Amino acid sequence: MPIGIVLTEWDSTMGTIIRKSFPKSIHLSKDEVNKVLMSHSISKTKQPEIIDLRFQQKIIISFCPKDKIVQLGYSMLIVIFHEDEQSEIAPFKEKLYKQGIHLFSLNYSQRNEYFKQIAYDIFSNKLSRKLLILGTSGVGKTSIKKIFFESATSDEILNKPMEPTYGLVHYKIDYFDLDLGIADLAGQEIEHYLYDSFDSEIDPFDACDLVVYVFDPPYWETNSHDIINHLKKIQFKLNHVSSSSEKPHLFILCHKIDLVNPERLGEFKDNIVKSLNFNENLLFFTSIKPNFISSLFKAMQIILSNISERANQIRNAINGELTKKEKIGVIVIQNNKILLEISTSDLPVFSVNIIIPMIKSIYNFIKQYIKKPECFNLQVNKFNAYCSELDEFGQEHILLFSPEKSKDELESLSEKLKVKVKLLQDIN
Ligand SMILES: Nc1nc2c(ncn2[C@@H]2O[C@H](COP(=O)(O)OP(=O)(O)O)[C@@H](O)[C@H]2O)c(=O)[nH]1
Ligand SMILES: [Mg+2]
Repeated sequence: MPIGIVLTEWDSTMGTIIRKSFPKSIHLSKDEVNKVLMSHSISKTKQPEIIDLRFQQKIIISFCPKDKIVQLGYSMLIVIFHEDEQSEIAPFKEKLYKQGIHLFSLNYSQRNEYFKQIAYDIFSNKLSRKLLILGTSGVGKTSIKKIFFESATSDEILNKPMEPTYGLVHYKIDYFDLDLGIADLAGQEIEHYLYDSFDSEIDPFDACDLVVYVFDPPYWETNSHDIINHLKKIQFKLNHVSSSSEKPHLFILCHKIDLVNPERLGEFKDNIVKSLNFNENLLFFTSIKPNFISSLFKAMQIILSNISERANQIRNAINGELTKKEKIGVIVIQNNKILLEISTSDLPVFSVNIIIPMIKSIYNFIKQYIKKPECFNLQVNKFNAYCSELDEFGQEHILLFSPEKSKDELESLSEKLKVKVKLLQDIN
């Protein structure tokens, strides 16, 4: 991982100035900056370019948009590695080139924001991962995706008919340190991919990190044998996937649990657990109906914590600070979306349907500021709430709320959590 990232801009009287750097302690001397600048200026190309240089124990990679010298002068996006990390340089350059092109296509203030996003990607060690969600048509796969990853509300989903999904559909989603590809394998295609053998087609199970199999109560009532057979076949496939280095994790969602008569719910769950003979920690009962929706959020968060180190780190930090006796809820938000939600058990669960509109309005409120506030207090019904940036780059926000803790107490809890989940290590 790099030890620092620096954005330089061109000032017509002063020459190169360092506009922003992470961590603050990363030091590039004037001499070093000048050497990088010289290297860019002696190469004759008029195209954007990436160069790498070595100075005492450091490898410096620098992107310069040389096609924009007239407008921007010699502006540079510089990333610094320790010299031992030579093997990381080549793959890193490719990504940095794309980020550099985008960065310098933005205006002055947007550049500042996007630079922080690049820094977050780097220091959270963002990785590409793949999740395969599969299950017969109509069991709720697309609804789950829309609610959890796109912050749709239950009403939007339940009251609007959706086009059914056919075949294999791909989505891209950001979740903490994951650049997550989701493959949604629908309906009849399941049978084809599970039972037919094929050599030329792309196997959706290939290189998967997570597999989530979804079924619903009506399908269980009429076709439990199919479900059991699907699962056997999936397990067999996962034991034989070749191109993935680690065996993918398999989870099961019995979704639309609201359709089961509440009086029979216990018996229904027991029956499924017994019949599937599957690790209970990997089996979840979920629904998008408002009364049940936290079950879906909890399940998805546990599932994704298996592949997201950042989610795991934050979850552990929060759990380590919350004691059962206190009534506190914590929500971690990124780009308008709830990524993590943890509360002490006796706190009445906040309906996501209330929280999401609230968060959207907070974000709209923050947007009005040129320099965004790093934190603020809120009063929500009988709750105190405190919202603050969580990571050093302002990409994640943490919202703490409690009916009994004061704003100051919430603030100090938030500060403690920030220290625990710091992405930047101090450089000696
Ligand atoms: N009762 C109930 N209906 C749901 C739930 N989740 C989704 N649905 C409905 O189930 C239908 C099929 O959902 P969809 O997401 O398209 O299923 P997919 O084919 O597996 O992607 C839609 O009409 C949804 O409104 C749930 O938790 N409870
Ligand atoms: Mg669908």
